[in-house]
Amino acid sequence: MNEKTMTVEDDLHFEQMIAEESVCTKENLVYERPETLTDATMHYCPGCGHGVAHRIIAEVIAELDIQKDTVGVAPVGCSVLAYNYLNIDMNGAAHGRASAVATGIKRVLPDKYVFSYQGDGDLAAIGTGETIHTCNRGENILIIFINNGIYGMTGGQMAPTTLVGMKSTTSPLGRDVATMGNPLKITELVAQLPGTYFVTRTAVNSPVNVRKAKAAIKKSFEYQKLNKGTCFVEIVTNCPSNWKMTPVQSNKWLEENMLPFYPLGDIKKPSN
Ligand SMILES: Cc1ncc(C[n+]2csc(CCOP(=O)(O)OP(=O)(O)O)c2C)c(N)n1
Ligand code: SF4
Ligand SMILES: [Mg+2]
Repeated sequence: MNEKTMTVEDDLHFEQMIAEESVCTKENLVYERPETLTDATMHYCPGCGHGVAHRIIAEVIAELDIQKDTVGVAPVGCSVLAYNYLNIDMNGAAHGRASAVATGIKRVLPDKYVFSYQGDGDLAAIGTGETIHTCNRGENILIIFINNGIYGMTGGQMAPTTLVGMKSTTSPLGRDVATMGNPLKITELVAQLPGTYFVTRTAVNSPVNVRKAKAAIKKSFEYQKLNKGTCFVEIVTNCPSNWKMTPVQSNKWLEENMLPFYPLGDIKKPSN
């Protein structure tokens, strides 16, 4: 006889399978991958804010049911591969030029929801000109600005957003205002421009902040539908690898150091 005898381990495994099956019902489901995210494994370091930011963008697009009507523009930086993860039409732009590329796409395809996704080196250093002029013209797009205070992809050089005293590979003793200038609050700056409609600063370091960031992105797409002008959503994030911290330490450091200088909340609120 070729029958396999059940062992105690087999029994336990079987019980576990039954238990999992009964828990994973449609009614109990609280988390699943939206259609708008591909199943590609993200390349981000453990604890990196980019992955969470991608997910909430994907969720908003799914919830608004605009997957086929949305075009994103990926930057150069750690999120250069965003087009591999977001299951929507995506374009890649040269370093700093994403808002200009998004402008072109929106003008040719005005019925599409168009957004750019840019890091702080991309948007606030090499892309400062494009950012300011896109916002000043009031292009009807959403700009998502990922501020992790550093050039992540290239190995941790100082960014315009690097805090005073913060160490980076190009400010190994900490950012010194006398020689390196002040950190640039470009979000406050674009809020002054007549073309911006909604400007806000969010973070993804805690569940409540993730929800607020997601709500800001959702609102921005709704404003875009109404042709209101440029919406600008900053997301303060962490870069555990270049901050030389564990993911948990980096979230704490973000709360204690980044958020006091980059306070969360709406900077320019729509009047209606
Ligand atoms: C024209 C040009 N200049 C410089 C670079 C090198 N470069 C690639 S990514 C990057 C900075 C990325 O930092 P950031 O935009 O903050 O994105 P992060 O990686 O932190 O998400 C730089 C300077 C480049 N690719 N192209
Ligand atoms: S280097 Fe920093 S920004 Fe880049 S993936 Fe790693 S943690 Fe994220
Ligand atoms: Mg950065």
